[in-house]
Amino acid sequence: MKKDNGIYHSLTTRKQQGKKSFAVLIDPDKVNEGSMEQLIKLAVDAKIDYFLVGGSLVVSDYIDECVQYIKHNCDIPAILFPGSPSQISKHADALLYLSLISGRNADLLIGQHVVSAAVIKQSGLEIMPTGYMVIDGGAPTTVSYISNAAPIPADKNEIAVCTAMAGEMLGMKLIYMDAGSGARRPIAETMIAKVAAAIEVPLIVGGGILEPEKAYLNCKAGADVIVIGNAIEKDSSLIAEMAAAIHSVPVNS
Ligand code: 1GP
Repeated sequence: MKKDNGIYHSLTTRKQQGKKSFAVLIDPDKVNEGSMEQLIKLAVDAKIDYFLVGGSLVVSDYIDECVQYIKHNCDIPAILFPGSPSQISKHADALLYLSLISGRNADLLIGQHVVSAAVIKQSGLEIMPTGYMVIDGGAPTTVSYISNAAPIPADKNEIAVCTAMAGEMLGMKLIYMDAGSGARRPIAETMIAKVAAAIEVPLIVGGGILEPEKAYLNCKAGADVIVIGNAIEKDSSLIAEMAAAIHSVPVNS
C-alpha cells in the first residue's frame, strides 16, 4: 500500500492531477479465452486504466486464469474485487479489501476478513482498504441479496455522506459506491457530488452505468474511478466510447 509505484499510488496521483479513471469489471463467470482476447484488445486500444476482476457471486474457478491472462497480454493493472475470500489470485496487482460499511452484516464488515487474514497477508498482494457502500439501485441485485444487508436508500444523501465520512475516518483508503451490477438505476449525481465533497480519498462509482454521458456526469460530480461491467459484457465496443467520455472530463472538475 505504501509502494510509490503501487496501484494506490497511481489512484491518488491521478486524483491529485484531476484525471478520471476507467475500470472495466470482468466477471470470471462470463468470459473465456476468446472473449478475453477481444476484450483486452479493445481495452488497450481505448487506453482504459484498470481491470477489476470478481463479483458478488462467482461460480467458476477461472479467477486465477483470468488474472494471469490479463497480466500476460497487456500492461493494464488487474485489481481484485472479491465477493468472498476465495476469490483471490496472487498474480493480481492489488486487492480491493472491501468492508461493507453501508450494511450491518458483521460478517462482511469484519468476519470474513478475520477468517482470511493470514492467507491474504501471505499473498503479497497490495491491499487497498475500501469502504464499500451499496446504494439502492431500484431492484434487488446480486450484491444486495448475497450481502443480506439493506442498501442505502437512493435519496438519502446524508446517510451516504455520513457513511463515507465514517469509513474514511476509520482508515479506509478508498470509498466505492455501488448500485450493484445490472442496477436498474445508477447512483444519482447529486449523491455522488455530496459524498465526493465530504471525503479526500479516491471515490469509485459503479452499478448500472449504461451510457457514456452518465459516466461523464458521474465524473463531473466527483467520481474518480468509474466501473462498468454489464454494459460492456453486452457490447464490448462501448469500451472506446466510455473511455473517451471519462477521459474527456476537464482536469479542474
Ligand atoms: C458492480 O459497479 C459494478 O459491482 C459494475 O456494475 O455491471 O452494472 O456495470 P455494472
